[in-house]
Amino acid sequence: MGNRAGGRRTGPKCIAIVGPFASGKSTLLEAILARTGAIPRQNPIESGNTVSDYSSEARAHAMSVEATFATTEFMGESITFVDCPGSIEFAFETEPVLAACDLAVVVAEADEKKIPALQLIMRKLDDFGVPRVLFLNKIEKTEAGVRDTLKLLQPTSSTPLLLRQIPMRKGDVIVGSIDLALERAYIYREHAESEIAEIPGDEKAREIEARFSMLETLADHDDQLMEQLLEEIEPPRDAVFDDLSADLRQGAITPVLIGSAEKSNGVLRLLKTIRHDAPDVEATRTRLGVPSNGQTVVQVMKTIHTAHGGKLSVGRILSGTVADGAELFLPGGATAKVSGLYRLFGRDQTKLASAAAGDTVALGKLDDVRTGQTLTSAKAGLAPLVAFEPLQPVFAFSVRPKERKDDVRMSAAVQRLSEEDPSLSVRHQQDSSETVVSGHGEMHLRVTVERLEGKNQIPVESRPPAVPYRETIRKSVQQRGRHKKQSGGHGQFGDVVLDIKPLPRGAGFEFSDTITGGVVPKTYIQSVETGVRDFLKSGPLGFPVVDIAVNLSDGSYHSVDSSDMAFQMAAKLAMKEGMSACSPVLLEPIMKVEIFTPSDATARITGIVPQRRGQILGYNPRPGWPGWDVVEATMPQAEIGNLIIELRSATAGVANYRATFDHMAELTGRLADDAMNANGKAA
Ligand SMILES: Nc1nc2c(ncn2[C@@H]2O[C@H](COP(=O)(O)OP(=O)(O)OP(=O)(O)O)[C@@H](O)[C@H]2O)c(=O)[nH]1
Ligand SMILES: [Mg+2]
Repeated sequence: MGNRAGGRRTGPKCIAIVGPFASGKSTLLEAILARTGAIPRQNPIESGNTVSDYSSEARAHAMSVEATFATTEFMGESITFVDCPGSIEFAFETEPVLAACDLAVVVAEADEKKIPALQLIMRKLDDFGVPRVLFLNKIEKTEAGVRDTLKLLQPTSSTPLLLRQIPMRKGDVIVGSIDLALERAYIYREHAESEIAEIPGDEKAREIEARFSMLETLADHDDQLMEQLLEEIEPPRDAVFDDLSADLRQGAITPVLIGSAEKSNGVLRLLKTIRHDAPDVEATRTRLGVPSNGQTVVQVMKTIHTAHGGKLSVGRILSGTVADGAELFLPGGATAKVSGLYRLFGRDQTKLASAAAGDTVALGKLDDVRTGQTLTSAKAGLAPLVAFEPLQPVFAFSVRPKERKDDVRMSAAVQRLSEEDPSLSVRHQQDSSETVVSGHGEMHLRVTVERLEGKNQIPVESRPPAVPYRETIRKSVQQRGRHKKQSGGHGQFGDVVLDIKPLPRGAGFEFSDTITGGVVPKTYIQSVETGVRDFLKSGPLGFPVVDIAVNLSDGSYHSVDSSDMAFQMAAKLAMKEGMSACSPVLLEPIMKVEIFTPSDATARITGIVPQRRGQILGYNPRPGWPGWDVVEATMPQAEIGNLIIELRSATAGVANYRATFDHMAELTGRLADDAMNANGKAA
């Protein structure tokens, strides 16, 4: 025992603050910054005046929508805290931060409803191999016992939740905490350092019991400690601290601290734990497999386009140094010249001349650099250190500027936004000539639209994207089309007989001819096909026509008056008349959907599916996700547009889905009328 930890790590640290939505992460950052003297006082979230949540979007929705970076000093050492949004819709902000931070502070609370959300973030920490401590927040209003709460939370964690502190109560009120490693009591004082006290006599028995259980967990990784516990020998205090450090850094345990971010209780103890036990960039380098050849390596955590139009890439310097003006290289060798180097404090930037391994800084004007990329000083570039799993979009808006003159500006602004937020996908839908922006939830898209309007001053209209309906026919018909005009000089003549018949679903369009004896010359057969294809762009119901075969079986021509145009016209005439006799019918896209949900909400989800004209194909345990199910179903695309909103509200915000096109199906009745009416209005 002892010395496994190899002492305190003194380098600059980067600490991610993560956890379920509204657990108090931004409040904790504020408390930390006040406690370290970086801001004069802690402002409540509701004041709209905190270091985090500065954007108007976030304020309006009372939630964080992006990661906030703030570098502060604690007892002479630099720590950058990154307050990450809790909502799953903004998980894309958190992942690149987790990739390159040293430690995560998981802010949790005694709330059963938020357990699935906690489970999601814990899994992410496992994926990225990030060591963590858990800060059990809102302790002043927690009625449940801390140990009962941990029993509730333990299944979310792949490592033992090791209770490091227990609360001290006076009646129903929590008045302080007892640190089980230091064996000291701390009497809480609001927004001030706690008062150190002896452990009160009536708390001693609880303390001994809780301490023993902490030591037992530590003994799982320390044989000497195990022996001492068995022989009832009091282990040396330093050895216990060493174990706490080592086990935390190795990711073997998740120490649990308690407190109240709002009242700034327990914040100093958290900072001290970070100071003593957190790994620094050296461990993070090892975790990420950064080559140890002295080259500079920077992992990009976020991209910001500032109000003044400057682009900032926030990066963790994993090794080497970066000076303003330095040249860095992307994987593949493209150059990126640093123009401006800054320390970040929320929205504020302080200019730096240079920064070194461990620092988290903003690098100016790296045009081609994207969030999540790895930069290096080596000319050949470095293979990306982290592979981010692409996230499936689950919600989309179609956007267009209110004024036509903003068309070009909007395209550019959407482009910039998708650079800041790589999880947005933007596509131009030809059918409806819409710009469709897809992302990870309604709030995500609303924030995007607000940014377009706010930051970029472009008033836009947003609405659900059009569903790509199609139409087809149910009956066959033979139809003649004659186009004949005799208006002075050159006349126009084309005459065709078309056999129109339906094809099986998914067959598309087929054109053929059975012309014999040259009654329609070859070049005009081509014209007929062109005319037919042109007509099929918008059939009698107003949608592109599919699954149809057209055969040119007869016709006639005129040696002078016939022309390409005349035969196209004749074909269109035949189609126009023929099609309406073929019982046209609307087709809607049906998607195959996999819905991922905590098992206790599965019944609710299987109830939602049929209400959206969906058909359950089955549900099974989600592979590799204990406590989760995957529900498979088919559902019309029209019903999926806002499905995520209902799924999320049925699962305290954590459900997700993946949809892929499956087939087209006939749509009749009122829903078909609605679709046609909406299409008529849009056209
Ligand atoms: N009672 C109590 N309330 C708290 C505490 N910390 C935060 N809150 C409240 O919890 C709410 C959410 O706080 P935030 O700090 O915005 O939470 P967050 O985790 O940053 O939220 P998101 O970023 O949106 O996920 C606010 O109303 C806070 O005032 C606490 O220690 N005790
Ligand atoms: Mg927040």
